[in-house]
Formats: sequence, C-alpha cells, structure tokens
Amino acid sequence: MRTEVAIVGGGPSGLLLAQLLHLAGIDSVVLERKSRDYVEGRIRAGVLEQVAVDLLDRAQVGQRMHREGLPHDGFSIAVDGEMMRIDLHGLTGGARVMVYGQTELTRDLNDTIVGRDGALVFEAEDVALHDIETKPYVTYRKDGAEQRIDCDFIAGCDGYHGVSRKCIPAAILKEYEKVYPFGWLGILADVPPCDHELIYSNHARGFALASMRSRTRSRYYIQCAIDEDIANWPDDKLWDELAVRLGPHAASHMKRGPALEKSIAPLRSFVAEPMRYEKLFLAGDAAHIVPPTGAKGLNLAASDIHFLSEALIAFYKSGETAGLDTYSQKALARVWKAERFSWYLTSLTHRFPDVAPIERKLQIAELDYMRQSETARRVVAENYVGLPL
Ligand code: FAS
Ligand code: PHB
Repeated sequence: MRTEVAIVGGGPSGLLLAQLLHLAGIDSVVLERKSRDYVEGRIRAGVLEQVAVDLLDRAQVGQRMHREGLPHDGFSIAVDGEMMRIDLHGLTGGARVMVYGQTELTRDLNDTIVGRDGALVFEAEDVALHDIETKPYVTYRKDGAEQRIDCDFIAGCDGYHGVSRKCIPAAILKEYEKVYPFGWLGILADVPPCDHELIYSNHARGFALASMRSRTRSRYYIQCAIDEDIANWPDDKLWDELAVRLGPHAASHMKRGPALEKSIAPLRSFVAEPMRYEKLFLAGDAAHIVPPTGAKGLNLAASDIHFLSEALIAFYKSGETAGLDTYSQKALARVWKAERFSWYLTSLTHRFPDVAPIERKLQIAELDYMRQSETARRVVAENYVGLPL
C-alpha cells in the first residue's frame, strides 16, 4: 500500500495532523497500537490554549468543544489556603483558555477520521519504520497479517514510549531530561467542581489542583511520592487530603463522590532534539514532555502540528521545502519556552523533599512578589494562555 504521510500514533497530535492533511487533499494513514476504546478511555489533559482551539476549528472538529467546553478567564493560586487570582483575560488584553477534556477532543477526531476507508488503523502491532533516509516505509501487523505502507514522509506521533524517536541515530539525537521527586495522584468524579475556575495550591502537605471537565465532572490532583501506592488512597482519604490542601474556600464548596478514575502520573521535563531526521518528523510527546502544572502537554502537541501541517501542505502544494527544513527549529523554540514555564510553575507550587531551607524561603519570596506585582502575574498569564506561534 502507498500513502503520502504515514503517521505513527493515534493520539491528539497524530489525529490532528491526519485531519489537517486530509482537508488539504493530502493522503495519510494513522497507525495506532491500541484499540479505540482504550485510546478514548485515557484521562489526560483538560486545558486548551487559543492556539489549540483555533487549530481544532481549522480542522473542522471544534463544534462540540464550543458547545460543551468551558472558556476560563482566570485561575487562582492558593498559598496555604489564601487565594491569589491570575486574571488571564485582564492581564493579556482579552485572551482566555478553554476547559475541554483531551478524551473528548480525541473522540471528536476519531469520529471524523474513522469514516474514511483505511485512514486510521487501530490495534496495529509491531509498527516499525524503515529507510527513513531514502524511500521510507512502515511495516506493522494487523489481525496476524504483515502489512507494509510506502510513503514520502513519516510523522512520529507515538508519544514518549513510542518507536519513532528511537529511529533517530544516537549520534544525532540529543535528549534533555529532568525527573521531579514526586508524582501526581489524580481523581475524576461526577461531582460539580468546587470553583468555577481552576485552583493550584501550594500547601505545607504538598501541591494540589482543583480542575474540571464540565459543570458536573471534576478532576483533582495531589502531589504524591514518586513510588506512591494508589491502594493507600481510598476515596475518602483523598477527599479529606484535597480539602486540607486546597484551603477553606475550596473545602467549603467541595462535593465528594466515588472515583470514576484514579491514577498516578510521574512528573518530568524532557526534550529530544532535533525533531526531524531525514524523512521522519517527531511531534508531541514523542519529542517532549512537560510536567502538567503548566497545562502545556497537549497544547505543545497542537503547536507542533500547526508547524508540521503547514510545512507538509506547502511542500505538496508548491514543492517548497523551507517549512520542512525549519520545522524542528520553529517547534523547539516554542517547546523550550513552555518547558521553562512548566518547570517554573512546578517549582513555585510544589514542596520539594530534602531541599535546603533557603529554597523554601525563595519560594515564599517569589509567591509574595507575585501577590504584590501585576507585572509578575502578567508574565504568568501570558505564558498560561499560550505564547504566539
Ligand atoms: P499521546 O501519548 O497522547 O499519543 C501517542 C499515541 O501513540 C498513543 O495513542 C499510543 O497508544 C500510540 N503509540 C505508542 N507507541 C506506538 C507504536 N509503537 N505503534 C503505534 N502506536 C503507538 N497534559 C496536560 O496538560 N494536563 C494533564 O493533566 C495531563 N495529564 C497527563 C497524564 C498522563 C498519564 C500523560 C502520559 C500525559 C498527560 N498530559 C497532560 C500530557 C498529554 O496531554 C500529552 O501531552 C498528549 O497526550 C500528547 O499527545 P500525543 O503527542 O498525541 O501523544
Ligand atoms: C486537568 O484538568 O487535567 C489539568 C488542568 C490543568 C493542569 C493540569 C491538568 O495544569
């Protein structure tokens, strides 16, 4: 079989790329290792920058997002229970974010793409990339049968644990990584959120986050030990801990309920350079990971796809290669700024074990400065809503 772009990975970046290429008349095939139910069952990101919202609209899959998503003009940082609001809308000249679950947008994209014959293959096993320097092709197994797809380009959209990044020769690939000494224990429950905006809390017992998926479904997180056993956190104990860490305002409005999903995610900052090797282009978590504190993971995947789709469309329309040749540099410039912001917000809102007392004092001073300085809050707001492309 032959296509123009073989896409490895059916997460948000792979699906969004396939849809944007399709609208430009460019053929692609998405190979996803897991089943559709599995992919749509994962609970991940929940906050979209305007850049991501615009891209979903350009991909003509934004209707349900605008109907069901929640635009937010701000969020709060609670410091030992005292709330400080970051007025995103006011401090950025009118920008805001959209609260809409990654699960939902993945479903919207799948709904759109699965109708197209052969465009999206679920349960594609043992995907392997070949001849990415010359005439690339991808092989995989489906229902026990070996399959081969010849293509012009391969998009590696297969996440941190995928195969694509490993195809870049070690002599060329440079990886930068920071692993944080804690994780996030998340709970999803069908209860109304404790506030109409998100609350990030820096508390003596550790970080906590109050987020949501809708006006009737809430998502909460607490900072936990990196090797925490989820069995140690029955629902009631987790709700009690959230009430303490989020402070009196949130606690007094918090509704409790049974967990629909409960999971622990490690926190890391990771960047792989370059994001292009010959005919292979990496995008999203395949090339970079951010700690979720800045809500940048999904949004960086979207901006990568903005740059990559524009480059591929220009190539197929006019043979122009400038976009392809500058893709890695353009994407990485935005990636590193989001890495910095995500590390900064993590450092500001979490309690680090075994740090020198001066570190805590500096954290307190930074939070104090932010409380008194509109400029400091504007910097946070500008980064949170998303820096220009
Ligand atoms: P994805 O990982 O979403 O998709 C990659 C796809 O490739 C997957 O479907 C995978 O099954 C498939 N794949 C992997 N190997 C393959 C192979 N060999 N062959 C074929 N297919 C293969 N961001 C936030 O902003 N807020 C959050 O709360 C948040 N929580 C997160 C929790 C977790 C556990 C994780 C892992 C990420 C979280 N993120 C969060 C970040 C998240 O949103 C990612 O940035 C986003 O999913 C990136 O999208 P993709 O690049 O498409 O990668
Ligand atoms: C979420 O709703 O899952 C969420 C929101 C904001 C973050 C991280 C996660 O910073």
